[in-house]
Amino acid sequence: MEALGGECLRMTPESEQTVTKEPVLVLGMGATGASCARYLARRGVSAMFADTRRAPTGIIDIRRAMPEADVRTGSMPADIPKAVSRLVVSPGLPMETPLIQLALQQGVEVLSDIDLFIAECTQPLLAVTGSNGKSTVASMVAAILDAAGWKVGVGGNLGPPALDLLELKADVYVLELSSFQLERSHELPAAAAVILNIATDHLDQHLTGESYTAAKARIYRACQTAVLNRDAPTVMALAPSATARISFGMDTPEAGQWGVRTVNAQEFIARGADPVVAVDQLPLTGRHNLANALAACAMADAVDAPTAAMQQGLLAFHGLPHRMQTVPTADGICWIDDSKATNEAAAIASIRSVTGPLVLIAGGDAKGAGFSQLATALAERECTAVLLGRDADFLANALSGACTVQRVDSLAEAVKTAARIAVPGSTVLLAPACSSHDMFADFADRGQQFTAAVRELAR
Ligand code: UMA
Ligand code: ADP
Repeated sequence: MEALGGECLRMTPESEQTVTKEPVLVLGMGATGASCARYLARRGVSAMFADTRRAPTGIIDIRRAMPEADVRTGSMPADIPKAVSRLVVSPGLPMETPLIQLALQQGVEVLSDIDLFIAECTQPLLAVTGSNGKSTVASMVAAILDAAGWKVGVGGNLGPPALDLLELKADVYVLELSSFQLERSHELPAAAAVILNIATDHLDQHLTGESYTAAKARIYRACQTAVLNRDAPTVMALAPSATARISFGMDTPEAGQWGVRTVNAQEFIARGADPVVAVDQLPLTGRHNLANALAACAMADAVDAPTAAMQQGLLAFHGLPHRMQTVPTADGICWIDDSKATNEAAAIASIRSVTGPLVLIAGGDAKGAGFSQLATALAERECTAVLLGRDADFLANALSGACTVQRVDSLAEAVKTAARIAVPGSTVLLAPACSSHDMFADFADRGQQFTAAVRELAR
């Protein structure tokens, strides 16, 4: 996969790329495809679109932006139309798709929407990737830069798609980039880039941990400042040694680096010897969110954001929906929606950030991952796991012996079962460790259904 997404891709120099009006073939008609349609229409470039889905989610937006465009659904064309000199490939479409392979063999340019964004973006870009915490950190960085008085465009994998952000004419852009977006992109000349962490994820599509890591590592290749996690030495090693660097970690920081410093028995986020924000004042709880706040400060520091903006931005940021959001109830049980915990490492981080008796609601599509570390984390505490979804049996097997396991068929049943098990003082945590696509539209749909079921119970 690295070879496909790497050196064998060809890209027209920037100057030529912005002027060419030759038709573009856009593969994938989801959010990315629709953003390409809007972007190309604004620039008077004609385009064709294809998607293997019969009713792709972006089709209405594409037709609205480009009513004349040739649109094909249900399958990919067998050949590349003659006039086409560029393919823009959406992140969800596998690189093994025969048409993409054909384009590579024929020397047709293969690009991502991020490449189109880069070709036009003249403002500083801060790029965030990692297995977990990307959306949170990208949003924290945006909150800090906003507090500094800059006009910020934030999106990418987090949404809105990168190309839509260009219309904002922002002073600075913050992009969350997935491994799929990075794998399909060329040089990324970001002012600062970070890989927050690397844990097992997306093995169903990347096939090996090595190709997943290689995709993530591309974020550092052309950045000005690499922001590095001292607590993840193997991830740190992915940055080219000649690149300027700022590090963050949970230990006491050296001069110019970010870390946690204890002053008069109180913990502070600190830059070298200087305390910046008291940890107990941060609105987001959990050590993983402290790591996220440190990463956000280091990224903002790389573009010289003032310390006051870091303080203001972090204190104003109360988190994103479906990430450790409490559902208020009067039953003495703490119900938490962490539907975005879509892999094992994310679920473990969330489990470790709550105390007391735990009922964990988990399961869904395991994406090819195992759960031995989750079993270890649950064995450390009083816990029942209520399991649902396609890989519930696989998960039940992995967790048996570590905690009590109950198998259910729906999320509504999971909530009812959890309510029977939980006692006042317990936490019921939806942290599925799996993706949602087997039973739900997406993680947000899963989180909303969880919240609705908890509220229904409370009526
Ligand atoms: N698909 C087909 N046939 C096609 C094209 C796509 O079956 O011809 C399928 C894909 O396998 C996938 C789905 O359709 O299951 C969507 O693929 P897409 O490339 O059209 O996706 P977009 O709608 O453009 O959304 C993408 C990101 N989704 C993916 O990478 C799967 C969105 O991130 C992102 O917000 C959006 O671009 C804008 O940048 C979502 C996501 O789940 C939140 N990302 C994954 C994650 O965070 O784990 C990577
Ligand atoms: P991403 O965009 O990478 O999926 P999010 O910021 O949306 O990350 O957080 C998703 C989930 O990952 C959270 O709900 C939490 O369970 C977990 N998480 C967040 N930050 C971290 C981190 N730094 N390390 C481990 N897990 C994390």
